[in-house]
Amino acid sequence: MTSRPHTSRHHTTAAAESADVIVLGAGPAGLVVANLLQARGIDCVVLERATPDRVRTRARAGFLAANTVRILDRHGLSDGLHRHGRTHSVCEFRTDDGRFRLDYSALGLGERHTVYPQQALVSDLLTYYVKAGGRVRYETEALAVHDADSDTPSVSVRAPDGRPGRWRGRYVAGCDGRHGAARRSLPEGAVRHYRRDHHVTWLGLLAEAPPSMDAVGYAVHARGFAGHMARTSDITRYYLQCERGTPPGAWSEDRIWDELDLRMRAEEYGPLRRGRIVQRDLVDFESDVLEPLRHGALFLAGDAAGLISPSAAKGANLAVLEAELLALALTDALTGGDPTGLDAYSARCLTRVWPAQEFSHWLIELLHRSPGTDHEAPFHDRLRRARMTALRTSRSQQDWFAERYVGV
Ligand code: RFL
Repeated sequence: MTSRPHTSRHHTTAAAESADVIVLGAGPAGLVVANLLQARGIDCVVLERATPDRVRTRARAGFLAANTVRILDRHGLSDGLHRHGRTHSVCEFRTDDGRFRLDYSALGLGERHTVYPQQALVSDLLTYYVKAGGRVRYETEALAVHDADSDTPSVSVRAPDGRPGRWRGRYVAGCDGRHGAARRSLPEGAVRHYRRDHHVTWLGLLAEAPPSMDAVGYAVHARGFAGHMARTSDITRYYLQCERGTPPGAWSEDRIWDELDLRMRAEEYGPLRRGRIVQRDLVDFESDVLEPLRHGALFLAGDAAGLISPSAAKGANLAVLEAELLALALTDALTGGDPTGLDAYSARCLTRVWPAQEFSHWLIELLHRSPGTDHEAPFHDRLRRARMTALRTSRSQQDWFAERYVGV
């Protein structure tokens, strides 16, 4: 697609509306793209399937890497996270061989996480965007991206009243997640999928309970992994590895807490502070990276570009990083007619995506009961213990871990 100087073209006819950049999805990726474009005077719109209330309350990620915070700082999008987020830098591993802690701010690059719930970040990003005059269409589901390989792409939508509609634009930012319209609209053979099923499933739990430890807790247990991650002073995320296909409601609250106690070895290391379980999600660990992250005028960012399992807490961080690259490249193309950023977008993102996938894969293998056959499981279990011992005892291994754990 050739780039032309930016002109603003709003039309509000019932038949078709338009924006230079049509952003699909109001998650972290879409809202960072939209904020950066809006701040640079680029005509854009965000089309979001859900209601405003749903968008502002959907709990998912919480651990933001230092680089993510720097990006948000750079663009004035970080007041909320500095006011309400908490820095975090210690993780604790609990295994049959005892427990050990790593203060990763004293290792590797010396960086920390900021713990700030994803729904709070999304809510802040929406507030900034709307204050700056940005347009969002809620309850507007993108159905398909059309003519992405032309100068006149468009997006067909189902409007809030259920009627079909269409948005015309010059570029489409596909930030609508792994099941969104952007991925679905890629023609056969336009991109290659690199997929892996890690054969691990987590029951992700949100508990109305204060954190029980001052660290991220990773418990490796013969019954499966258990995890503890603070979110706020009175909300904690817990994870339990479970059989694939387990209905999220299958376990009673008592059973969940008993299982967490057992796997986190509460008897030995101290009790967990119990509370009401307010959210349960089943997460099958899958990776699915697309190459390239572009088809003509359609660009993919966030989970739409590449799915990464949540074990290493990278998804939202990659989403923000890709969104910045995409917004700046779109701005160059639309204001200066310079397409080089868009041409380099996919390759620049993928150099960040693959190291994150590699670390995430390494961590999955460190933390989980072997998904291999019974015959192979004991061998994998020994490898896992050797890996854990290296992490406990080797400073260079700890530096390597810290750099990848908190970096993107
Ligand atoms: P999102 O957040 O899924 O937002 C996509 C938006 O698109 C909308 N949408 C549509 N809109 C219009 N038309 C359509 N056809 C549409 N289809 C979908 C959706 O309603 C939604 O508003 O994608 P985005 O922006 O790419 O952001 C990705 C992150 O949300 C994701 O990677 C992280 O949540 C992953 N993740 C974590 N990442 C981290 O960096 N740190 C963490 O600590 C962390 N913890 C987690 C996680 C993901 C989890 N789950 C539930 C998978 C913990 C969990 C349990």
